[in-house]
Amino acid sequence: MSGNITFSMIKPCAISRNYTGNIIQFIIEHGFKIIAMKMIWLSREEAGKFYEIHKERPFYEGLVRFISSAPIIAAILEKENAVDDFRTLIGNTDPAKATQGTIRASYGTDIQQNAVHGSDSDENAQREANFFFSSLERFY
Ligand code: 3AN
Repeated sequence: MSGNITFSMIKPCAISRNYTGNIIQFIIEHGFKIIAMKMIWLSREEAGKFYEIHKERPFYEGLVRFISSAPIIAAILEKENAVDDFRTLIGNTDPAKATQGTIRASYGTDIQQNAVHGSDSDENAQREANFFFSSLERFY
């Protein structure tokens, strides 16, 4: 399955602004199949572990606080070329710089509260999917 899955998260900012339905519909309309999905409230520790690759970055503490502030929706998405295609669909990290019509341009607030996460490599997609989902929770 390598190359055909990516991991996504709908972040607390988008859920609290009631964009969940629009975002899921948009993802499906663009050819991604949802093979796993759940709503989950991460502890500070779990959020810190998920983002540990950013541990040295100045925004790490704030990011961990934000992601663990309320529930998120985690999902594994399947599509040919999933990682790159999903990165294109979500747009630039900073919603203000994201191409019009991308998820972050439409639903993001700022560079931290940017509505959705998308894996940046096949390796991270596998790691992130495994962080959230067991094999029993996946429906290929
Ligand atoms: P992306 O999510 O586009 O791959 P990364 O991996 O550089 O971007 O950053 C991971 C997450 O960290 C972003 N989704 C965003 O929520 C947050 N982030 C990135 N850069 C900043 C920043 N300069 N200030 C605050 N938060 C940031």
